[in-house]
Amino acid sequence: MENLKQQKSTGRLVIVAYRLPFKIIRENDQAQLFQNSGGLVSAVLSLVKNKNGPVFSSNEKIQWIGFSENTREELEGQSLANDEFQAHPVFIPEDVNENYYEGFCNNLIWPLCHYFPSLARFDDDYFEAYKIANKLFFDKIDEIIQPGDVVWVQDYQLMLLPDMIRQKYPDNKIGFFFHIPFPSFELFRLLPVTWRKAIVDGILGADVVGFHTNDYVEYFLKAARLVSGYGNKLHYINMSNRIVKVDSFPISVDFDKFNDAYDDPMVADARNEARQSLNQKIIFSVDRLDYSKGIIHRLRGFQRFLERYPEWHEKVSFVMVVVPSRDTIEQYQQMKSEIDQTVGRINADYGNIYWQPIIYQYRSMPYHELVGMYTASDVALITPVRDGMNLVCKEYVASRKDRKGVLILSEMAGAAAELGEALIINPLDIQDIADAIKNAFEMPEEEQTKRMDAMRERIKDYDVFAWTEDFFTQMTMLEQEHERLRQV
Ligand code: GDG
Repeated sequence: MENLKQQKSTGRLVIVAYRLPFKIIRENDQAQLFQNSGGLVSAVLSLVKNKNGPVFSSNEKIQWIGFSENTREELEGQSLANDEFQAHPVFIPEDVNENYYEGFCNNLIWPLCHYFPSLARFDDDYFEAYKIANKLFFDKIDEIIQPGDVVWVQDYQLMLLPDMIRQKYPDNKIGFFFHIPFPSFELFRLLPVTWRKAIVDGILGADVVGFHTNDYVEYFLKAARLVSGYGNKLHYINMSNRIVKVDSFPISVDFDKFNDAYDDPMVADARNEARQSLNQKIIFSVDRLDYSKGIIHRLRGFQRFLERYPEWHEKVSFVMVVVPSRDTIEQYQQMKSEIDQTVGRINADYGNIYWQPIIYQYRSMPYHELVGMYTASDVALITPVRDGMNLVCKEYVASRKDRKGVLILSEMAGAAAELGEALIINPLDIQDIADAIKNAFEMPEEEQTKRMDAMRERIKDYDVFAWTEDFFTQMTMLEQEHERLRQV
């Protein structure tokens, strides 16, 4: 292991993701980058600023290739860099982006991978646009890539890209990470044969292919075997001239950041304010508006809880935050109306002038308020009907420095594979949700702490920095394996 860590890459790190992690605003004829504080950004930064020494020994900035909402004209001639990143915007014509991003990615791959085949739309124009857009990302790579650069491609928007890079740059190291569930073969095979094959072969252009869980790995390996005839030995696929490693790397969160936030005065104020104003048991949930998040079933589960356990009336507040997303699309608007109506009905049926069972917000929250709610709540109710990983539950656990609180977690979230001390529920079974809420409220504090401690330890040990390091260690190991095979 020590040897591996000493083998730093000398090239640059090139991240390719659908979006750039910056908002670019042009002020006084100068472009300013406003960096998002998302998990992936801090994770990749950790590779060059790692406590145990950087994985990348190059002093150059991290190169980030991604779609920009700015126009080419706006960014012309601007240096798009800050101290750490050099941004390379990809411009995608609006009609192409519509069929590529809204179409192929969000109307087909997203529902299929989240087990909603009835919502999947199959359209030849979508796939054509997907190929064109992946090629636009490739063209940008082609402009900037240097020998020794390591390219890390992210997610389902860029599944054809690894092989495009491999064809022209056989010697560069390429990683690919898939952030959503890879579906079982019975769903994957719903794609037309040529699309399936293009996707599998596209992904297999990478040296290391990562998923969140072992199940997703197994499903992908089965697809590789049945679609393209590639067998594997212990997750290694031998592609005649090279080897691909397919493995699980459960993404995580910055444990210390959330743990330390507990004592941040703004977080403490938000926590105290929530506790004082609600002054009863608090259930909290936050998610983007999406059918995969199981919001309606969660509400029905809470309704069942109120119906079956009337002793809890006037003693509980369910704070449910839904973050606006894709709400220009009709299907999402309908979902939003259904949520609005369901919340209204439950509050009307069970509430009174002193008590409103559900406090519902359709907006995003600032970070200190989010962690304030994580740490004020007695229960986090996280019930996606399908979720690649789900970071909210890990953030909830990491932020509970007080070692209290109960996590109710859907068995359909990738995170359930790691967080067995949560109260695990079936998100479609509303009685299961209702009972879990009751059990959570009745759980003695010592048991809460015992469960929290176990989960916190696990997330602390494998935080987002360990995740990136793990991925890049596998790349290094593979390089050694290649070397060994070359010498045989
Ligand atoms: C994909 C996969 C996988 C949410 N609302 C607010 C807010 N958030 C932050 C949370 C969390 C993130 O957004 C959402 O986490 P997800 O896990 O759902 O991540 P996504 O990027 O949406 O989804 C998912 C993930 O990739 C990583 O691989 O886990 O399964 O679908 O960090 O804190 N943050 C603030 N206010 C909000 O209102 N500040």
